[in-house]
Amino acid sequence: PNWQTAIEFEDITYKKSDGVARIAFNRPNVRNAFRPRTTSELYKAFYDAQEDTSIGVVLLSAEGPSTKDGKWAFCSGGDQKARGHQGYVGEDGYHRLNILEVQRLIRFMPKVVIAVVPGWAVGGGHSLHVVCDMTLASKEHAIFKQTDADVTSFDGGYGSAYLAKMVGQKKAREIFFLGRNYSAQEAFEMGMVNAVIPHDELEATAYQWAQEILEKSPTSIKMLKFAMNLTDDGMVGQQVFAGEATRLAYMTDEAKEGRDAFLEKRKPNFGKDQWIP
Ligand code: 1HA
Repeated sequence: PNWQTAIEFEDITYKKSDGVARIAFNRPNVRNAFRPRTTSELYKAFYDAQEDTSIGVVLLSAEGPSTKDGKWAFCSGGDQKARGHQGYVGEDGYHRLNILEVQRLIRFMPKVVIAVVPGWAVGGGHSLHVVCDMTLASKEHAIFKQTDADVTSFDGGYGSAYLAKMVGQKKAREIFFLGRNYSAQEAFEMGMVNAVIPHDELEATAYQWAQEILEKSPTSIKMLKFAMNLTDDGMVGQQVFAGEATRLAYMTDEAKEGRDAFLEKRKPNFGKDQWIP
């Protein structure tokens, strides 16, 4: 890859190379916990990747290791030092839970998002890997853990209910109710990790997966992602999928006739034999 910095941020790094965007947590000394600044930077980077028509795959990864103890982390969730009594407090003094906005962007963007997990994926960091389309994990260093019930938090959306669809009800309840550590291999066997990769090859493998995806039809990938989301996302899932169906309909001669007739103030002529079975 030929990574070029796309936007400079403080709490994350954001680079692009050949159709791939790489967004990485960059607070390794606190296990990549997110504070409000981190989430707003993530939101901006994901939005930029969504809008960039050259980008088809986003890797959500993490810089590291910690300069304090050499340990790796993907993300340890909300920064408990920034936690106020209503949420996580930003420089503007507001209390927010805006990691959920980042989750929605990942979920609804028409591109593939791959979580690249080099170390700890904990609490809200675990939920982020869950909401990504796929997860690749470091064989030696990835550890998956749900601490929400230790710190009086609960991701009652994708982090838990969607996780249960992924690993099954019993396992999801175990993950949240006991909060144990799970290795990359255990997470793989549960069905929440796509592949266990030797640590030194993790980033290169993620980039390789991205390049394979980039050879596919963008429309197919987008429609498949939204189709697989649809049944779990209720009316919003239908809205997102239907929006893309509308776009495809707009591309037909029929749609052109409908638009032209309106603009020319005449009755549309859709043809007599267009009720195709
Ligand atoms: O659930 C939600 C939400 C739900 C709905 C809506 C919005 C949500 C938003 C957020 C969240 C959450 O994320 S709640 C869960 C919050 N996170 C945690 O409870 C995890 C806390 N961290 C740990 O359990 C451990 O640090 C660890 C299992 C990730 C790693 O353990 P380890 O390897 O023993 O390291 P440790 O020594 O504990 O941590 C290294 C340094 O990183 C420590 O700082 P130091 O003593 O060197 O000054 C530690 O304080 C810091 N650190 C780690 N995690 C966090 C953290 N500092 C602040 N916040 C953290 N989350």
